[in-house]
Amino acid sequence: MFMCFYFSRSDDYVLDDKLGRTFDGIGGLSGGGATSRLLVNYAEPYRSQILDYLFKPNFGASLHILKVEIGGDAQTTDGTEPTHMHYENDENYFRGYEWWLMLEAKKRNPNITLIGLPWAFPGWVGHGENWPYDFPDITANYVVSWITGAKRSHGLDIDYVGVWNERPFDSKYIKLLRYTLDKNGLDKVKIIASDNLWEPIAFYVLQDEELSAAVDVIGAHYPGTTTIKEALESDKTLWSSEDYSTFNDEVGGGCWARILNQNYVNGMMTSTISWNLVASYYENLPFGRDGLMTAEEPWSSNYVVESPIWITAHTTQFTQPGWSYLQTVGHLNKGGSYVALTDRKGQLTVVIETMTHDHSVCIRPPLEPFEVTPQNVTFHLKGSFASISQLQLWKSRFDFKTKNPVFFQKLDPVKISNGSFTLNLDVDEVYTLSTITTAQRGAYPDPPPSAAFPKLYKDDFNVRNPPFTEAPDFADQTGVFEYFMNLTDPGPHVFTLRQVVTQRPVTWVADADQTISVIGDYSWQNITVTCDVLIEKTKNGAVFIAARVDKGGGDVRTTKGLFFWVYADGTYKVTSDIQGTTILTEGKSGTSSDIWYTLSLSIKGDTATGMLNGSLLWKSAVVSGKVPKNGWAAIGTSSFEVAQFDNFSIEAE
Ligand code: 147
Ligand code: CA
Repeated sequence: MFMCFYFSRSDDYVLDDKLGRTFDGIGGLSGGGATSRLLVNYAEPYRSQILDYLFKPNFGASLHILKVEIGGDAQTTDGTEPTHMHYENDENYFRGYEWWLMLEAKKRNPNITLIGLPWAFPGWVGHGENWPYDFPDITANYVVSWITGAKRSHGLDIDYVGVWNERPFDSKYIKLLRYTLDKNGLDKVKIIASDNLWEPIAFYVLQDEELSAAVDVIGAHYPGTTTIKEALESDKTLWSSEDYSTFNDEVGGGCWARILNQNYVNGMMTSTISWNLVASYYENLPFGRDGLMTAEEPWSSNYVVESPIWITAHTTQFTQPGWSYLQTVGHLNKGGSYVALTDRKGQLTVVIETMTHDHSVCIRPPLEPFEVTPQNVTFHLKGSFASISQLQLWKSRFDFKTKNPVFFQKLDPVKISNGSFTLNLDVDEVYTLSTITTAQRGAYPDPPPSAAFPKLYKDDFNVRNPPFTEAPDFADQTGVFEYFMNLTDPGPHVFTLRQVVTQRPVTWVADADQTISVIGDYSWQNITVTCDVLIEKTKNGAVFIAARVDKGGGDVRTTKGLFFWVYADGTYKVTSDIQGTTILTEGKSGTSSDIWYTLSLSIKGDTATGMLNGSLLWKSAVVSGKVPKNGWAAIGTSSFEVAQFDNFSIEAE
């Protein structure tokens, strides 16, 4: 008798017609916040190439879903995104870049699913309270306006809308949102709740029939591939409505491969959405490079198609929303997992991943230890799949050992003999086997090489019909800075940049009490920043220009740097913090509101000088130990007040 079990034998898995849940697609999230900020400033053809890698079917990530932030004028991780209603009587569906992004996605994939979710709301929605549910009718109308505006102004049909990202929900509000949608003819728009944890929303849905009727999808964030029994009992569609948020190196790609499969295998989730879609924000802001790919250098046009793009392709190019998972999905005996999906008309796709623990850790939640070892697997095709004679085979091999990875490689199709096929799986691999024959590994010539932000930079904001409301490369961290036209200006300042948020928003994190927009290279030390400024707030109004600004994102309140402020009351000060409390020097400037001034700030080593209209105003404040060694340039205001900026320029050493 042969001692077969001493040899490497194969484990058996059966694929038959028994159906599981309906697949809803793989998505990317732009926003939460300002994560696509720098993408819009890429020159063609590079910008279109990036969009193709993300959205074009049979090319790259070929995403099924685009989820965007409904801007609320507040800081939502990597910047602020503008609302469509800065003020109660204001409506504008052309601000920011999410409309443009949705249109570009639809252009490439007309079937792409669109989702909107607010992180923050303009202040008037909360009537001065930092809470959006005191006047739920106002909030519901505000959100529904965004959806009707998407249709009216852009022809965009929003498919799903959420409640309040990772913040408390209110059952009464969700029901009212459902009612308001229906009343506006938007009964097809589905509601996701609550973009937080499984609980308490799953408990509430189980106990409240009316709420259950209003909620279509229970969306959890960073579920670690698992769900809870109440979510399953609710019979609702379950999604990982935000996931990933991991540095997009190969461990990031491994994280993504593991959760794309196991979110269904372990947690019955039928959609997974990556935060974020594309890392298009300054890398020194929070969660740098946590996108499916990287496009953070519009000034050089360099971008990087990272491994998560190709890991996404392993699922997206071989499935569509509306397909069904098979019931036979699961873990492999020696570690890793497999899922199988069908269009219920004969097509079959199997995705296998064998990611090891250390090569698939995501940012959160912590990952329990597990083992993965090489293994042979045999899949037996039964029922209607028994007649399949061959399957296309695509493979990715991370290869952490020799650092010679191969992503999304087409291999010879696998012949099915006697209704089965066998694969030898190594660790840290991803395979797709499919009847679908349309998949392609899209490619463009390499983009230009990476380069630093230009040391000489100027913007006069003289654009009559700007393609976007925000000027290139300014990354608003509190407040919103928009192109502005002064119709009555005699000449020099017709076209400017204006900070327009006049009331503290219903915030998502702790926005500063000042407004600030950063720009440039985080490593800059010795630098001159010059800008024309117009204080518009007559009483206590003030503006600043700054250098060596060290923070943005949720930490914006504690930003340090060198800040040169001028006030409408005729004074100036120089501080090392955005709050204006650590004063390095101060005095009289003679400045007032409604008059343009040219401010200039130079810092070299430990000394700094400030100029007003070309004359020295202050000199040689000792900045050592008080001001950061390096950071961005910035402009801003001392409160939520309108103010204008023009002829901005930087000279960095
Ligand atoms: C999420 C946000 O929804 C995103 O906008 C972005 O900030 C992302 C960055 O990772 O994180 O918020 C979370 C913040 C903290 C946790 C989970 C989600 N957490 O600590 O579990
Ligand atoms: Ca101008």
